[in-house]
Amino acid sequence: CAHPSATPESAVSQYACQRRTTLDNHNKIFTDALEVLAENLEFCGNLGQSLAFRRAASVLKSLPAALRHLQETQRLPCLGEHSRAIIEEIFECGSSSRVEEILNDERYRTMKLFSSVFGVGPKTSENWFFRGLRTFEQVLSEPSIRLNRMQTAGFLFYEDISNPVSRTEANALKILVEEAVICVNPSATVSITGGFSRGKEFGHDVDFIIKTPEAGQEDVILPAVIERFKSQVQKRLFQQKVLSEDCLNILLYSDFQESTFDLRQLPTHCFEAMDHFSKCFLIIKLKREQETDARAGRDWRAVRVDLVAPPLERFAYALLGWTGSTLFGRDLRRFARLERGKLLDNHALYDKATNTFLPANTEEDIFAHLGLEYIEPWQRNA
Ligand code: TTP
Ligand code: MN
Ligand code: MN
Ligand code: MN
Repeated sequence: CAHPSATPESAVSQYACQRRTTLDNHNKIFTDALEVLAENLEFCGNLGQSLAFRRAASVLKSLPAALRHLQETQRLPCLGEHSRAIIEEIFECGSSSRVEEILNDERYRTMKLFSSVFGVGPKTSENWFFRGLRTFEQVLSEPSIRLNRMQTAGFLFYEDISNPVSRTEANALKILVEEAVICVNPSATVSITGGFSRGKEFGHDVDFIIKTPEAGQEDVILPAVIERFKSQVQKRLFQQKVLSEDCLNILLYSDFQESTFDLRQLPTHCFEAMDHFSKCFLIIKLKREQETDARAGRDWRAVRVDLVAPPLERFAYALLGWTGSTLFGRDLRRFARLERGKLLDNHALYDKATNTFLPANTEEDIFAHLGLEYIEPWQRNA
């Protein structure tokens, strides 16, 4: 991606935040291949090269039509010789031999399997792989492995949470979360963010952002919501006398992360770092709408839910970060820093020239501060 930033009107920008990327991907055959290469490099710890393939895939996702000839890639940014070689082979043979090789590779397959468990990242996956473990059965019967609380929940609800969440389920969850939030604080509001706010029909979880108008409320609302979920259960347990806890407890797992946010903190340079807002990672029991799972003998499924509660004055920055996509957010920050001399993260935008934080009430304000055309959430699927 060493292209000049001043691009002619019709040219594709090297920055995802200067492209409109809908879910209508006309180059899936190429982007799927490039993303397998990127994922494999991530598993190997080669993050730089991985990002190069992710950027190449992202540029192709933004195109209004399918590529027809390899030569068309010449005018596109971020497509290096490695990416072009893959595209060329797909044009000629219908698939890439390197990609096929990776998909059959034992290390890749094992890493992919292990890291699909909630709470298991690339480091743990690699560790298990190098200890000779290849299956969940082997991991779970290995006496020297001590799973943490998150991983234990990850294995316990693996079947359910590896099934994609539908938009219908996301909307049902919103009602559930909204009810608890409003009960705790009637002036608070809940919005869906993450993939569903970008128009996706399915997600690996559902992300919600909570807006609290009163200062300081952002620090107390999530613990209160979690308590509310728990007390709901106890109330019903009491009312219905004894029913198995399994039938009633709607909170299957909760991990609350207290805010470490400080208004004076400058935006961080490191993209991988998680933000400092008050947040929680949950597994919630959701009632099934229609057919019950006869074999499982239950009328619910487990779903992953993330909640974040930023302070009001930084809400727009938090929303922009959590709406994603990850690559879109990464390029917004890179654009801010390299093209505008400003530091951006999920918390703030800081102008290095004037040494000031730039206030924003809406996402539109942030794009305007950066001198960028506004890109709608459904156009941020970079
Ligand atoms: P994800 O839920 O991981 O991804 P997604 O919603 O885009 O896709 P999926 O359908 O698979 O769930 O994260 C949503 C966004 O939130 C993503 O752009 C990264 C961002 N995020 C933060 O900014 N800070 C955090 O601490 C976390 C956990 C996520
Ligand atoms: Mn189209
Ligand atoms: Mn999500
Ligand atoms: Mn999430």
